[in-house]
This record gives sequence, C-alpha cells and structure tokens, in this order.
Amino acid sequence: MAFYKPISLESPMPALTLYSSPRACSLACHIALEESGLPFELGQVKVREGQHLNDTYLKLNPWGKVPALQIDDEVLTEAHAILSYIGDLAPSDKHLLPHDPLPRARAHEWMNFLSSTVHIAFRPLFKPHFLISDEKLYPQLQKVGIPNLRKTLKEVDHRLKGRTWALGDTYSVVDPYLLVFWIWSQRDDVVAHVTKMPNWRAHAERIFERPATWQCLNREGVTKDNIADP
Ligand SMILES: N[C@@H](CCC(=O)N[C@@H](CS)C(=O)NCC(=O)O)C(=O)O
Repeated sequence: MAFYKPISLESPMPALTLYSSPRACSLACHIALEESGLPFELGQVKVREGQHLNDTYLKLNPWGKVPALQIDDEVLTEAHAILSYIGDLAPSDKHLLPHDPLPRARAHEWMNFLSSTVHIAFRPLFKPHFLISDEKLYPQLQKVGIPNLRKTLKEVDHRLKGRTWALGDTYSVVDPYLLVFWIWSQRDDVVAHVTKMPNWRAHAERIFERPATWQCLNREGVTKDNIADP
C-alpha cells in the first residue's frame, strides 16, 4: 500500500535557498537539508541583529520570520512544512519522511507538537514582550510559563523513551527539529528551570555524533563553546 508518488527522475531539481538564523528553529531545516544530500544555498538572517526585518528579507518573506525556503521562484515558510517538503524531496534511500500513512502521521504528530506547543512554551522566557506589554508583569507571566515549559519538555522526554530516534529506529526530519528545542532547553538562562530529561539528552547526544549536525551549527557560527549562549 503506497500512497506516495516518488518524484520523477526526469523532473528537474528545484534550486533551494534556506534562510536561517543561528540557534533558531530554522536550524532543523538546515540540518535536514544537509542530511538529505540535496544541493542548497544558505542565506544567513541574523534575528538577533534584526536582519529578519530588513527590506530585502521582508520582500522575500513579509512575515519576517525564519525559516523560509526559496524553491525556484516560490517561498515556503513554517518549519513543519519545510521539513515535510525536504523529507519528500530527499532521495528515498535517506528515509527522511515515511511514506506509509501511519508512520507519516506520526512524523506530523511530532512536528505539529513541536511547532505549536513546544516552541511556544519558551515564549514567556524568550519573548515575554510578544505576550504582555508591561514589563513589571513578566514575573507573573513566568510564574505560569516556567512550570508549563517544564511540563511540556518533560512530555517530549517521555515520548522519546525507548526510542533511538523520534520515529523509532530510523532518523527522520523530526530529529533535527527536536535538537533545536534541546539546545534551547540547555541555554544558560533556561537550564536551571527544567528537570533532567535523560531520554532527550541521549537523543541529542546521538544527533551531535552525526557530522551534518556540526557542519550546520558551525556554518551558522555556533560552536561547542557558544552553543548554550542566550
Ligand atoms: N511558526 C513558525 C515560527 C517561526 C519563528 O517564530 N521563528 C523565529 C525564530 S525561531 C523568528 O523568526 N523570530 C523572529 C521574531 O521574533 O520576530 C515556524 O514554525 O516556522
């Protein structure tokens, strides 16, 4: 039972440019592209320097967020959508996104959980100004937000129990997406707020052993020395 139509060998490979910012959620797409072996270019958009709001980038992605993937003359946004696209475009022997319905749905279950719940759970710590204007209320926000973050991250750890990779035995586009939030959870300003997550730690250690991971981190200017910087 195959619902997946392989991309024809005759169809030309699209030109791909990924716009990514160091340590941002776009890192997942960067690593997935590197793992896929597909040719791509990297456009660096340093969010901390406000480059996501400059005219050139806003012309490409008026939403002003990373990641964005330029595919020939189209632009695709949202990490979940870009990872799915990379998984489908990658050579099938890479197995970056399952083809069969249930494992494929599991991949989407993970990616949706990561984008809609895990990513957002960091907001009270990282971007309180997106949620409330009065700085005096930040401690109130964090009083609720930090336990929620802790619980959400613990849930990720729980879901990884007994698994080598997010989907079981095979590395997929979900795994580098998990790595992004692991790195965030180990930031100097976060780590004290979260509990031990042994399953997720072991998962992250496995990803750090893959050459593509450090190739991408280093390409974005992230090293072992600065990986936990806020
Ligand atoms: N829902 C989007 C979220 C994208 C997003 O918020 N990206 C952050 C970096 S992790 C960003 O561009 N931030 C710029 C800003 O805060 O305005 C996705 O999953 O791709």
